[in-house]
Amino acid sequence: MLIIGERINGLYKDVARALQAGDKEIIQNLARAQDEGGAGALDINTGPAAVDAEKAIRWLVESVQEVCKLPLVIDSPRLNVLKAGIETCRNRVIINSTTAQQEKLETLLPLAVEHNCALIGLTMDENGIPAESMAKAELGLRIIAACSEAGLNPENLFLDPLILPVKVTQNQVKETLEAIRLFKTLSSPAPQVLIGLSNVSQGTQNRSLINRTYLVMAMSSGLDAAILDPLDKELMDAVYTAEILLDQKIYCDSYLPEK
Ligand code: THG
Repeated sequence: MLIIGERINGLYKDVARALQAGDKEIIQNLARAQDEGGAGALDINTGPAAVDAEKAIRWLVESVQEVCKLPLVIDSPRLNVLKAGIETCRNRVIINSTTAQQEKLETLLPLAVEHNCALIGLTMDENGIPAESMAKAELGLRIIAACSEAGLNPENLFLDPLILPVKVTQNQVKETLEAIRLFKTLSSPAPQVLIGLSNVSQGTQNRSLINRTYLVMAMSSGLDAAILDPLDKELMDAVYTAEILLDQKIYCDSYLPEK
């Protein structure tokens, strides 16, 4: 499993504060802690509140790169912000994200090919996020076809069914598990499949329990990568345990640190 650390996101109050105050240390501590916590990449998102989002993403990327060599997942719905982030990056880049909309694919695919980086494709379009797994897969196929036309290697594509809060739309959570299974059958080689895990538990009481339960279910459905909080130790222990039980890692008595 590729673990993408979610903590450097302006949705978090400490990050929003650090952005406002220009406090590099908070960001760098979060980068180091997620790296040590088992992240294989870090998501970088200014959040919706940043006044000058281009400047904010440049500052976040530069701050993180001073202390950490992990690939960076540049996360924004806006093209100018993505470009600013990519241009500042010396580390490997994953672009987060395109949708299945034609005009998005036409700008973001050439950008990914030009910078030789991976791309996350959200299975949504101008009509929003479809509710059913087959409709999600149809959009996935559209993204895969566009990638092959643009010359983006399938290993460099992550399809994301966009998980929604269970509190808001309970049946879509189950549909998303089926979508993960379907995505893995859409091409050969198969695309990688990713989710932004914490969406599922937004607005609930015991977020950590919902997150780790769902992550294990999604891994069992074929998930390859997740944006999540690697500082949640019980969540990370669930990842390592599921990797053993799914025969993705070789068993070893000491696979978990002692309690
Ligand atoms: N797919 C892709 N990218 C994504 C998402 C996705 N990027 C953003 C998001 N979803 C994943 N990252 C987060 C980060 C934080 C939260 C949820 C998802 C979150 N934060 C607390 C909140 O808003 O309640 C912050 C609270 C605090 O300040 O402590 O829930 O799906 N491709």
